[in-house]
Amino acid sequence: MRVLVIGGDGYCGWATALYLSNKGHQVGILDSLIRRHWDNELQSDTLTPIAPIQKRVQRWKELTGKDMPVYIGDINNYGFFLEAMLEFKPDAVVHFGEQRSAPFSMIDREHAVLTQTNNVVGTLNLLYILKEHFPDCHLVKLGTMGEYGTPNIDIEEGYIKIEHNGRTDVLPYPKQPGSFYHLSKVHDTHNIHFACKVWGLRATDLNQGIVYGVLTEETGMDELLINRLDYDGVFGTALNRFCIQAAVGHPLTVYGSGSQTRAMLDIRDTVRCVELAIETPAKVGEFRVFNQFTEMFNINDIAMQIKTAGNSLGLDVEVKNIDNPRVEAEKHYFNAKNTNLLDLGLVPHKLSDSLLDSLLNFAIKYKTRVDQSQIMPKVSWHRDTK
Ligand code: NAD
Ligand code: USQ
Repeated sequence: MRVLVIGGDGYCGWATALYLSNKGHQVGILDSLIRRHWDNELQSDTLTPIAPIQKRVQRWKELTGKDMPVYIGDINNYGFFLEAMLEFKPDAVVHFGEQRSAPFSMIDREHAVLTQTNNVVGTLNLLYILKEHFPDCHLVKLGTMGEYGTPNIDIEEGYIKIEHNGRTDVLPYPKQPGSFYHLSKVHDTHNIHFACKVWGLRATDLNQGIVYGVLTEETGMDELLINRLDYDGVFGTALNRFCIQAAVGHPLTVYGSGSQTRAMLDIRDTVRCVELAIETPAKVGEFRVFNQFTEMFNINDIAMQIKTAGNSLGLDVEVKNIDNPRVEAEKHYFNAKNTNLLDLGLVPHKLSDSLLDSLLNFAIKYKTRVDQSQIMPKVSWHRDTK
């Protein structure tokens, strides 16, 4: 299949592009490189030194003989986007190309507006291009488990059967997200669902949990193919951050009581889930939702697992509960379904098997690159009452 990976220079997108190419798909990458720009603005950097995109794809071609055309531009620029799509002619589009940090979206008004404009308008442009030029193309869109929030009932995959006043219907599952970023995903979901209904487009929304790990078979093939690993307070996610904190002797930054439970998956399962989604496309007019995660942990459990693994490597790991900069439920019920991808054949990696090879060993190898001033959180959800 011809698969265009939007956001293919990013963490999930780069690993996915190489994986699909290795599996024999004809892969193209579209990316504005804005994420590299945001890192510069925040004066932060990935722990692992990533090569420029042109060097990355050139090395991939040298190693495998596989071409990967690259389109550099913004999907908010409709003219550029349309031209790239008409040239590449995708059978499937995998859309990772959004601003994906909750703290970034909560910095101030500008960052909230930037996040929602970038994400919602970009996806809307894509829907119009699909409608006008590629109505049969399968859209695989990255959503997030955080769209659901933390309801006091089980989380279903996208839809819930409701009985009300003696009548029954299957309706979109209620959404209660926890940041302007997570809200942008909810807005996307509604737009894509509507476009499938009125224009007969076919789409799969992958409500992904928090991704951890840096290593996939392909990104491990050469230093120039290495993936990014964020550890700063804005783009770094809890588990990845904790491993790097353990490597440099910084106490693990558990926010609040640490009882928050989240759904997670290894980056090697991210790429496999996308493959499963594109190989069994949604039907015409179908808006299909898969919850894409493999395990659920609370933040304290993760910290303790990293402490144990770190100690086995001779690290002295301390865990510290700090004031929670976010407004979020800490003690809550959380039980989410994830059977759709397992039914398609996903065989999950376990965190306990990945911690050392895909994370702690990388953190230790590159620890001299860590800027300790980037570790503590600087963005707060709380209203400034001064
Ligand atoms: P990332 O920031 O590493 O990569 C996103 C890429 O998209 C970047 O290379 C960026 O330059 C590009 N991009 C952003 N806006 C663009 C635009 N308007 N036009 C073209 N390119 C644009 O993020 P990631 O961690 O790889 O996440 C990818 C997707 O997966 C996001 O949609 C995110 O919401 C979703 N997701 C990520 C995680 C996670 O833990 N990383 C979990 C769940 C869902
Ligand atoms: N947390 C800590 N300590 C830290 C960082 C975070 O305790 O140092 C806590 C947070 O308070 C939160 C939880 O860990 O309760 C998760 O935070 P996170 O930063 O790891 O993840 P999140 O903000 O939810 O966002 C990440 C990705 C986002 C994706 C989402 C999946 O950045 O793109 O959509 O995970 S999910 O959480 O399922 O919505």
